[in-house]
Amino acid sequence: MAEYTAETALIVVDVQNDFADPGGNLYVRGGEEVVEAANREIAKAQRGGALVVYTQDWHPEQTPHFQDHGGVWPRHCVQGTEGAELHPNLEVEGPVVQKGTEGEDGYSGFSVRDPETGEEGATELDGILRERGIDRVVIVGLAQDVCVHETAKDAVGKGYDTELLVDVTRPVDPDAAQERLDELKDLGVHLS
Ligand code: VGL
Ligand code: ZN
Repeated sequence: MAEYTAETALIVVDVQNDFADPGGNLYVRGGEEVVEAANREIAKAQRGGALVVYTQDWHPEQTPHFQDHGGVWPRHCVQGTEGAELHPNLEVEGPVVQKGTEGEDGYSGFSVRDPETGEEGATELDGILRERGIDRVVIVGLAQDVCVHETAKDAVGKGYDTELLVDVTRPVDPDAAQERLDELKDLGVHLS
């Protein structure tokens, strides 16, 4: 059970229509259930004085992240489309960090990666957290085995005390989910 103080940030990963809505372009099964669960956690975080920060997958029309340009994913979260909007029922009260904006993969909320050159870059998330003296993060959102996974991995790698609320996530690939969680546990991520 996550406890919140002013030194903690709740990171709400990619709770966007394309992932959370059953009609979305890259719907993650059970994604809509994450919206209400995330809202409860957001309220708790706010009561504890924690920062709530959101990530948003935000791709250009053409990117090697998509199948039709050599990537692995169907078209999703294209900038300015409804699918890219945060879910309409999600309580949004904090900064929104966009990723993948220049065509990079951008799985983690902290970093982006060019799928062709492998070149890595940073988002503004780490700066937002450091500026507020945050040393602990709690992570929820979509998808558990993709962007939540990469965000948790980066967070623990950057030295944040990192907790993942497994019930407030859903995986794209349920068969691989446990292995992915074990990987995080081995890295020192607290799973609850
Ligand atoms: C995601 C696949 C492609 C995610 C983003 O938010 O988990 N998954 N882009
Ligand atoms: Zn994406």
